[in-house]
Amino acid sequence: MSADFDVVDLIRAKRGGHSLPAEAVAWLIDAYTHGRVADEQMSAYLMAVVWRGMSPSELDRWTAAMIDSGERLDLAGVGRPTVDKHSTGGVGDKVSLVLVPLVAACGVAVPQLSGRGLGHTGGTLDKMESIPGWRADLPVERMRRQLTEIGAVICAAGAGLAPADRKLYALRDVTGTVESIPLIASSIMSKKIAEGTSALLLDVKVGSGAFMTSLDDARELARTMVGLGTAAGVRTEAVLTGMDHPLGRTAGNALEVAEAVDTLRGGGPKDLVEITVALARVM
Ligand code: IUR
Repeated sequence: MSADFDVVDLIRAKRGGHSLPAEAVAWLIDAYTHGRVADEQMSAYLMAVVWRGMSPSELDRWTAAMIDSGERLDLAGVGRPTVDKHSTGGVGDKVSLVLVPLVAACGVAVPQLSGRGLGHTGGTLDKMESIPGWRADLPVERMRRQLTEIGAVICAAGAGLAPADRKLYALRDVTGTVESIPLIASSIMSKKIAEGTSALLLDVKVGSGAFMTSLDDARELARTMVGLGTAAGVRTEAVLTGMDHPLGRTAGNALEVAEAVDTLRGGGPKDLVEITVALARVM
């Protein structure tokens, strides 16, 4: 990092509603990732972002800095087009468990690098871990091999992928700073751009069980993420889906896995089948 900044100045600037210059944003993300900015300082900064937002150029830089905090995978060698899906999180949302094998069976490769629960929403990894012996942490080479051989992988985003987000995600979870369009958009898109997928479908949840409770906010989040993905060369589309009640019949890790398997076997509740098939078509 060339320039050095005083983090308290940056917190004050954001608190006052100012947009940070590119070098300051890059410095802040790098300093936090490497432990030179403390959790309590970043918490204050994030809370200021929740209230004050980020300018578009600030968000571009923030997302780029998160990507630059780690490695960017190259999936070109997989031999088929890659397309991933990401949901902004809901209750009973087990769509990935059905969607990933379904889309892979159609001939594209799905590199589903998933996350854990955030706030009140469940995470795909937590659900999969209810299967005894299932392993979330795959080395990159193993992940790539599985993607090449069977066209699908669900695993954790490795420690080398957007490590800044790993720290920020955990901090946001315990500081009431999840519900912010720029923070959600940069968190999701930094990981998805870094994972190397060539196309991405975003399932933006809207309703009382989602982080975005209004249609306007959900639309803005979707537009923001599509903009970040497109600018980074990832063919990105978004759909808005309702989250006013749990998806399917179950909420709870093992129950959701069982429901997903039932759905793959041709059963499954109507709402889950409908949304999964709709997303699969776009992918
Ligand atoms: N998923 C993420 O990866 N990041 C977020 O901020 C949310 C969901 I909300």
